[in-house]
Amino acid sequence: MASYDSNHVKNIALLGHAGSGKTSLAECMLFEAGVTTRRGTIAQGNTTSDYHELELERQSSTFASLMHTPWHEYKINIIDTPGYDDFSGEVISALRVADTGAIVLNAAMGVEVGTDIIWEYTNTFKTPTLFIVNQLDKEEADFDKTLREAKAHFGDNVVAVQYPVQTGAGFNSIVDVLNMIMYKFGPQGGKPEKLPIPDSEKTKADQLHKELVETIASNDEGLMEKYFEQGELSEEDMKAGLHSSMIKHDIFPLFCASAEKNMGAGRIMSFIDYVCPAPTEMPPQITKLGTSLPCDSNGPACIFIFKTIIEPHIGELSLFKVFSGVVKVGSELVNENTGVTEKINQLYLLEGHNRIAVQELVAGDIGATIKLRSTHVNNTLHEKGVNIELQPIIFPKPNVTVAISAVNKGEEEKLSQALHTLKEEDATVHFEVSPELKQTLLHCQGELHLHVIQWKIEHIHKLDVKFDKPKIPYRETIGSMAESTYRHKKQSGGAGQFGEVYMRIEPYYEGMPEPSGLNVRHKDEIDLDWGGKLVFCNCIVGGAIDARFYLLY
Ligand SMILES: Nc1nc2c(ncn2[C@@H]2O[C@H](COP(=O)(O)OP(=O)(O)O)[C@@H](O)[C@H]2O)c(=O)[nH]1
Ligand SMILES: [Mg+2]
Repeated sequence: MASYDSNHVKNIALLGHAGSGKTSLAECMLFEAGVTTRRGTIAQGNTTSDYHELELERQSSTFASLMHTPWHEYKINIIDTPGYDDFSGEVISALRVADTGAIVLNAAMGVEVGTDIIWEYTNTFKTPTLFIVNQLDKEEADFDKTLREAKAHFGDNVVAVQYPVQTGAGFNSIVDVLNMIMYKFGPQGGKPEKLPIPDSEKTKADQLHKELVETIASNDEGLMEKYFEQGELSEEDMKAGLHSSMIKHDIFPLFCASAEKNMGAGRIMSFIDYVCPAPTEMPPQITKLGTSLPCDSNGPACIFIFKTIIEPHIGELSLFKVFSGVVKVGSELVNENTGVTEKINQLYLLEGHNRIAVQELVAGDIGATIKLRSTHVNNTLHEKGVNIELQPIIFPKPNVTVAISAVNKGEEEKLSQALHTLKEEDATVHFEVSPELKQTLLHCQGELHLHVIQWKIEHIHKLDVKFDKPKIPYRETIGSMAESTYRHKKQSGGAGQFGEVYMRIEPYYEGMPEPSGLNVRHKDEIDLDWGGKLVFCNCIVGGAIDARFYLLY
């Protein structure tokens, strides 16, 4: 593959509700660019992105996967993400390194639950976002309804760049209201013919073009003035306006596609090339120390690990984005989080399951390396002589807790190892050994996530496990007030020992008055781990006891 400078790399994450067609669209992109010679399908289980045995079994993406493709003078890194909320850790980590999020909508379904959840993430991270209305070839497809719903959910700045002339079986033409031409596809899809907009479509095309121009102008003062003066904006002005408004997370252009018929992906890739931001155009990273790190290949080499994949026979694959400088085979990088110096012996681009060895990766690019000694997700590695720690990915908290155990006695150690490996690969997996319950508790995102965990333990770690309900930790507490006295006397030779204890134990509550009938000289309040409070009152009279002799613990 040709080499690309930082301005010619584009990083997109394909996002959206499960089944909207992300994986199929990624496949179209690779096929259109000539990266693959055969377009895989979900049904045949031969897409580049869904290569994992579990994904083939489920016929649905479970893990984010990284691909890349050249398109014109640019290289596009594509991260295909799973759609179910249980796998949102994969989505969040993809968004940490993507410069554009492409939210895929199913034209037959409109905005779905998953769409709303994904939108919340892109909105929180202010990721430049575009929409792709896919499945326009379906009989139930309704483009206008889908656009209306998108506007209703995400605001009027979701604006159509394209619309289909017809949906359903007859879907084969897309009118583009940015460059005002019509794309007409042959039965196999692929590269469309570029035709003038037919008279029958003029009114609708003009109306949507005006809407697009006005949305762009109203988000940019300079373009607004130009629009007032000229009554129109040039295609170049419109692209520039969309570009800057996407970076500010103000405008969300919407496109048309049918991944099934391989229609629309090429134009979307060209838009990604010429309008979506390059990593160099995004705001600089703000390090943990509050300094700014621009995406500049002349800066210090600095990479951030956003995902790890454990591959049988290869070991741990660390996926990273170069946030500054250039990383080369042979580079020695210091892991800011673990203090270990790592030598980069291999650098790869990924094509789903396949790895393509490269010699270097520049700022803004995404790639992978293997066999790092002590490096994990969320670690920053940089060249010697600088201190840079990038902001970590904040993974979602667990929603579900179950007790997990090995079916066969004596395999507890194997289970513990399996859980450690799972956690290394998936930061949304948590586990703890509870001595109180005598159970290993597994915390995860939900039923689907649990199913994936079980599958991995059984298929990869070859271990049978079972899940139980966590026991309830019944704890004892003080029920009512009690007093006691004890006298200790020991006089078997030597100096002899004598001690006398008077004590009162009673339940404590917030705002409780001082113990009645006692003279409290000193009070200690100790917050207990489980949320309770221990209050110790020293009521010794007369001061006859040396302070050395009363210790709270
Ligand atoms: N008719 C039609 N089916 C599609 C289209 N895109 C995807 N599909 C089908 O929808 C299902 C889900 O697609 P997939 O790419 O796995 O969606 P993802 O979950 O978003 O990755 C598969 O059966 C695809 O073949 C499309 O444009 N038209
Ligand atoms: Mg998928």
